[in-house]
Amino acid sequence: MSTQDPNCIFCKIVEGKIPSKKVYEDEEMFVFHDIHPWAPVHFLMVPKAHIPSLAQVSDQHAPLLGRMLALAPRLALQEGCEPYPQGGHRVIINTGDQGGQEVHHLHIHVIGGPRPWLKG
Ligand code: DGP
Repeated sequence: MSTQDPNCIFCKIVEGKIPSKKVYEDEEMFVFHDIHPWAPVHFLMVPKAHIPSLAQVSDQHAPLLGRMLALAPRLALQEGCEPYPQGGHRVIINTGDQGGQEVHHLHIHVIGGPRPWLKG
């Protein structure tokens, strides 16, 4: 019962209408490499259903968001991040224009690798 927005880039990626480098997929989420990586590891985790941003999330989405966050460190390791605590990764959800969100389909950035600016 996933609701899709025909004009949304990430819905098109979820549906396979735009190619992407897939990291993981299940019934409710799709994970793929960012096209403009900020660091050696950079992938995006999206719900398959079109949720515009974190601002539209409600309690009904909490189990899925929890599952996505719990999966992020495992996929980060799989994609080449070093283990916690010396390694690790950064998790970012840009929300709205002032939050730096450019694609209005909720997505979790997972970013890692040896980059000094990650300390700042
Ligand atoms: P944000 O600013 O948080 O909305 O980040 C959107 C990210 O999406 C940005 O880092 C680049 C990425 N992106 C945009 N279009 C595409 C695309 O067509 N394919 C892939 N793989 N990533 C995309």
